[in-house]
Amino acid sequence: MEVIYPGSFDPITNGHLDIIDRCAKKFDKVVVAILNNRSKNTLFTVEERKELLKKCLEGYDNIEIDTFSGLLIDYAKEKNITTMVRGLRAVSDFEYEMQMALVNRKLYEEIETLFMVSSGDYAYLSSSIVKEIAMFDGDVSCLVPEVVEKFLTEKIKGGKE
Ligand code: COD
Repeated sequence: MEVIYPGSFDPITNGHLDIIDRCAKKFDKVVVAILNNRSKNTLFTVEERKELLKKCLEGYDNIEIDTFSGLLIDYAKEKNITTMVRGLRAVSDFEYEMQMALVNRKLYEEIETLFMVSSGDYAYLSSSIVKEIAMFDGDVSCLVPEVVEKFLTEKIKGGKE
C-alpha cells in the first residue's frame, strides 16, 4: 500500500522522522509531501525543506519526497493515492486532525486518513517549539537531526544580523 505523509515540515523534527520511519516499515511506499503555500509564513523555503528532508532520509528506498500546493486531496488524486497518514501527539491535535480528515473525505470520498500515535519520546515535539528554542539560542540537538540544527542556527543568526 502507498501512503502520503503530508506536512509543512518547517523544519523536519525527530518526531516527524519517527513517524516516517515507522511508515516506511509498514507500507510499500511513503510519499512525504511538503506543502508549498506562499500564504503560509514559513522560516524555510520549500526548496530548503525538501533538501533537509532528502538529507535526513538518505538510505530509504521506499520513500519519495515531493512538494504540493493547493488542496491535499487534489494532490492525492494526481498521485493516485487514497491513504494518508497523520501523526497524533496529544488530545490537542485531535480536533484539528478530525476536522481535516472529515473535510478531506467530504471533498473526496475515497480518501482515508490513518493516525499514527507519536512515540512517547516525541509527544511534546513540534517544529514551532524547535524554532522558538533556537530563536532564544537554546539547544535543539536532541530534537532535530544535526543537519537541521546547523541550518536552523545559520538561518536564525542570519535573520538576527
Ligand atoms: N510526533 C508525531 N507526529 C508529529 C510530531 C511528533 N512530534 N510532530 C508533527 N507530527 C505530525 C503532525 O501531527 C502532522 O500529522 C505531520 O506530522 C506534519 O506536521 P507539520 O506540523 O509539519 O504539518 P501540518 O500539520 O502543518 O500540515 C498541514 C497540511 C499541510 C497537511 C495541511 O495544512 C494541508 O493539507 N494543506 C493544504 C490545503 C488543504 O488541502 N487543506 C485541507 C482542507 S481542510
